[in-house]
Amino acid sequence: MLPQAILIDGTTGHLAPFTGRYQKRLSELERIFQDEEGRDRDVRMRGDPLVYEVMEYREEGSDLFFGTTTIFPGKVGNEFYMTRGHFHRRRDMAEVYYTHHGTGVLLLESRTGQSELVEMHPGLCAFIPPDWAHRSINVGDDRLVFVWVCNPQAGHDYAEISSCGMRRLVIDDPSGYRVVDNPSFRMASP
Ligand code: M6P
Ligand code: ZN
Repeated sequence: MLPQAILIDGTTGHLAPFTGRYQKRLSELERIFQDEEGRDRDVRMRGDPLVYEVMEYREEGSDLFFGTTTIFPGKVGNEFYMTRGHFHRRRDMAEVYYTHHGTGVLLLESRTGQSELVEMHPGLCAFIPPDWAHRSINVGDDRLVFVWVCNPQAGHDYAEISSCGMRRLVIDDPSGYRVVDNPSFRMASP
């Protein structure tokens, strides 16, 4: 391996060079938002909007990789655009998020049911401990762009969040956002 310099555009999340990239549109985000009807309607009437984009830089054989996630501003019902949320398949592996642009909330949950919130503002760096589920939410009216660094072996485990949801929801509020209990949350079977 050789040293590399990768240019990150902090307002668009663009990486140059990059080794991987994907986008998530609203139609692909099933069972994330409470208002499934509202989501269907936005998919049909608003041209299946882009919710977030991930770009990454990976070197085969390295124990670190990094990239950006850009969450576009938007809402489904009273919930802001957000990522699916996941645990890492490797329960011993942490992650770091450094926010570059926009305003967001990082919602975290441990396996034992502790729930924490870390604000995302330019300059704030969030440490995501091993075995905490994490979901990022754009609560502003501009793009939320953050840089993440992780071990490529960490992997994504989406199953639990997808079937049980997270314990708390971040919803729109005249003051910006509000955190409420998720009425649809159910405990994972042991
Ligand atoms: C962050 C990182 C990525 C993750 C992305 C989207 O940038 O944690 O590993 O893939 O967010 O989140 P999710 O995979 O939960 O949709
Ligand atoms: Zn992660």
